Amino acid sequence: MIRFLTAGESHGKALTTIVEGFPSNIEIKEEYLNFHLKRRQMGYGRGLRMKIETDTAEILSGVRFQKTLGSPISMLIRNSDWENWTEKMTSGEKTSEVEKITLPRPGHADLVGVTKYNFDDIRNSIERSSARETAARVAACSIARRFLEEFGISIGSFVESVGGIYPNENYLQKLFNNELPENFNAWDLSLESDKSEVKVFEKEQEELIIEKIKEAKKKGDTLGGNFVVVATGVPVGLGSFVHYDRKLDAEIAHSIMSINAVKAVEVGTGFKVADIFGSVSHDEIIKKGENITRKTNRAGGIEGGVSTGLPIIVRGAMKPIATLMSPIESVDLATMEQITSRRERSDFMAVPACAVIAESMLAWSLAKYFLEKFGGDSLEETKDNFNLYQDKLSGRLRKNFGKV
Ligand code: EPS
Repeated sequence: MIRFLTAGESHGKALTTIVEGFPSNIEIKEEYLNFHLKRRQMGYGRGLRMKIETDTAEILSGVRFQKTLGSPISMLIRNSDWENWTEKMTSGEKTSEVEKITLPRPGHADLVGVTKYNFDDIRNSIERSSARETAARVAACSIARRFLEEFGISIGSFVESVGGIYPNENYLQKLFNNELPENFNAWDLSLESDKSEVKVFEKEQEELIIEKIKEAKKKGDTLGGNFVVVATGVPVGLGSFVHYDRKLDAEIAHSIMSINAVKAVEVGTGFKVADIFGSVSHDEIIKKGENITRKTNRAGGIEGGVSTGLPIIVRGAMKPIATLMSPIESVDLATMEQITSRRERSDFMAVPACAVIAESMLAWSLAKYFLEKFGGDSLEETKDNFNLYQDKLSGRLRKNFGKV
């Protein structure tokens, strides 16, 4: 079983992560991790912090000559901003008077944080609840992504909407209709959408979104949006229906929902299924040559908690950033006065970053179930197990059912 932990405060010295459970001999280059870390920092509407930071992961252990050793992989991402926070965030003795934050921001973890952890300064909650932590996740999950690539599993994403601005063409519907080129590779989605400042496909939509972000900025307001993350090349049979905690869709929903500011997750057509007939909801099973496949992929590549072999399609909704420059009402905990909430530097819109984090978390969930199924202490052993399974798969179905 693979696992990872992250540690680090937003304005602390650094973020760290330990990744454990991957087989040996997977090629890992720091440049690969840094490529995805850079993608997490992109997008129109990010705040000043992203200009200060150039996130890079330093591998401290678990990799030798660019190959995993099978031992825990630890990584360090330094916070460049730390030098401006040394006194305010020191783990040592307090050497100067630090102003306490007492006005909680609605929508952030400020109020629940001080209530739960018994703090007298909201700064203590802000630091760890900040989405800065997701940089460590991207580093950790990039190990999973690299591993999956060895098996032809590819992951990509795009932003579907920001502030209610949707594209003219419904790309999601194209995915559900299974209208994809024969060798469609999910990474192509990111290759294309990463060209846009807001990670969308259409120029007109991009312009409208940028206009809306400018409007939000002017008003001191923020925006959220929807993103879509897709995986291709996932073999049939990851996950299981036999127990609630072995369902692949439940695992993925947990991963995506755990991303800061995500408030909803859909697999396949998601909420829409509640409104339509079964006959137009399910994916009809058809013959293609000698093989069995599906007419559509409305289930988003998962049936009964098990991967079907078709692309995994996940959609998530990110709420608007909680820190508003033009604040909304809150209560100052020091005076118990009802006033408008405090300003704190932040992003205005970060849905493209959220999509990259979702790619990372999806990679983690898939790698977890993949390794659970195929195991192996070395990449070669995992490949042998995987290849054997793939080779026998259609033969077994035929044998069991005679003529299928
Ligand atoms: C973030 C770093 C943070 C925020 C943002 C995400 O840095 P700072 O607090 O110094 O500006 O910009 O976090 C939030 C939006 C949030 O609400 O916590 C990052 O590295 O992604």
